Amino acid sequence: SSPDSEGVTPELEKAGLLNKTKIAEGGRKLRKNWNLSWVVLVGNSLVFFKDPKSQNPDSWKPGNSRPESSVDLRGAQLQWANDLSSKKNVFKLRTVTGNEFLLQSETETLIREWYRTIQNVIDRLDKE
Ligand code: I3P
Repeated sequence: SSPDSEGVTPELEKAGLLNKTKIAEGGRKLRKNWNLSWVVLVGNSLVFFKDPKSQNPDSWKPGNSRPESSVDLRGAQLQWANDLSSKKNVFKLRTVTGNEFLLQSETETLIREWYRTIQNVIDRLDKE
């Protein structure tokens, strides 16, 4: 069996580069500031890195690069949000604490994969 057969280390679901901006903090609207972010979906969290050196699948592991921020997906909501940006392929992620992020890619297939994978995690957490 693997060294982690008891599942102590959360499972890496997905990692990649997306454009990201936070648009609300605790329900309060923020000014947009789009940045390219290395995004890692691991366990119940979406973790954001801004350091380009973080762009490897192990960046989220303890002792590696420090994340810029991390989002708990339990109770979070996703929706397509092309009305909230002049950019295409945009969705909004809203956390239970009222933090809101827009995530975007120029590549439609890529953003659709992210949407589906994050929604799967949210659905799994809803059933727990
Ligand atoms: C914002 C910037 C953003 C844009 C936003 C502008 O201007 O151009 O890229 O969002 O539009 O206000 P500034 O740099 O002066 O803050 P999108 O790229 O998502 O359209 P918005 O105010 O309509 O959200």
